[in-house]
Amino acid sequence: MERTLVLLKPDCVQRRLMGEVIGRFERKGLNVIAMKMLQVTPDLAKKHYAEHVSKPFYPNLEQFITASPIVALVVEGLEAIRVVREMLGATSGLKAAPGTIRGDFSSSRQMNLVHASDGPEASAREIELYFSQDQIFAYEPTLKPWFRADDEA
Ligand code: 3AN
Repeated sequence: MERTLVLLKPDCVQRRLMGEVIGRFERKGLNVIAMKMLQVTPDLAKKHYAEHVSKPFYPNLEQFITASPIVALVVEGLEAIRVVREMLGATSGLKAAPGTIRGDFSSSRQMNLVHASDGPEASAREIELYFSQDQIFAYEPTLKPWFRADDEA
C-alpha cells in the first residue's frame, strides 16, 4: 500500500469541484484516510514548494495557493502515488489528456485544480507537513473484496 498527499487547490474549492475530484478517487477504489480544509500560509507554501521557491514564478504561485482555502487529503491504495498522478494528468490543463482531472476541467498551468505527491519521498515529506499521525485513519474498507482479488494484495 502507498499513501500520497492530495491538495484540492483554491480553484478546485471555488469552482465547486471538490466532490467531483474526491468522487473520482473513491470510484477508482482508492481510500481517503485523512481530510481537512485549511488556508495555506506563506510559510507553509514555502515549505510545500521548497523546490520552486527561488524560481521567478514563485511569487505568483504563493499568491495563488494562499488566496483561498484548500482541502488536503491523504489517499491510500496500491501504487497510489503513480495512479493518482496519472488521474490528475500533465501539469498544464492545456496539455493534460482528456479523461484526466486536469484534462477535463482545467485550461491553465497554475490553476490546475489538484496537487499530488510525485514520489515516495515527496509523499512522506508532504503528508507530515499537513497531518499529524492522529489525524490519519488507516482502516480496511469492507468493500475491498469487490475492488480486487485476494492475490492482488
Ligand atoms: P505538479 O503540480 O504537476 O507537481 P509542479 O510541482 O511542477 O507541478 O508545479 C507546481 C506549480 O508550480 C504549477 N501548478 C504551476 O503553478 C507552477 N509552475 C511550475 N512550473 C512552472 C513554470 N515553468 N512557469 C510557471 N509556473 C510554473
